[in-house]
Amino acid sequence: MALLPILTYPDPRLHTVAQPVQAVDARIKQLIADMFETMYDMNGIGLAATQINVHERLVVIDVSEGRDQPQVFINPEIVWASPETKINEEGCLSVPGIYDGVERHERVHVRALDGEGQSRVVECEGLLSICIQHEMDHLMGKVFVEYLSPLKRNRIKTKMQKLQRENQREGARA
Ligand code: K1U
Ligand code: ZN
Repeated sequence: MALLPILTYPDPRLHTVAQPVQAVDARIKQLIADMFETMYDMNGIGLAATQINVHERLVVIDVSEGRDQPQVFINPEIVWASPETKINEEGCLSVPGIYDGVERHERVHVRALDGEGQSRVVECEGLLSICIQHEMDHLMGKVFVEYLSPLKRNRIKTKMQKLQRENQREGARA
């Protein structure tokens, strides 16, 4: 197993549109294991392959309190979305330290393959519904800050670029 580096906003690779997974083979199963290890290590509740610079339609999620209910979504498609929407506070491992409100469908039904390549429809509500919509945006090259005003987005971009320059300088000194 391996911890994978996560792309951080405004890295342009976060805007790549992911391609369907062709086969749930040993390579994909290893990627799933590494993505879960990375997500748990970062205390995240979800991770899209886009965030680790792999541009295939693969998402891992665990919204359980015990961190013991991993869920895999391969080639996910929303087949039904509730007309009701809600604004929820979101965060993102690719935009560390930033939280803001995003409007999402309250409930969605998602068809996807599981980690063994079996197709099923998952009825998502609550945090799972918010998280799968956030992760599926990643697969389309969209980061949650793109729902915010241009003013907020530019402030976040500047803050992230400053942090990245500071981290690079610290890395060079070490
Ligand atoms: O995609 C990601 O970067 C993971 C992201 C998922 C997510 C969190 C919250 C709302 C929507 C999507 C995270 O895991 S951020 C860190 C986190 O654990 C968290 C943040 C806010 C609320 C709940 C959890
Ligand atoms: Zn995210």
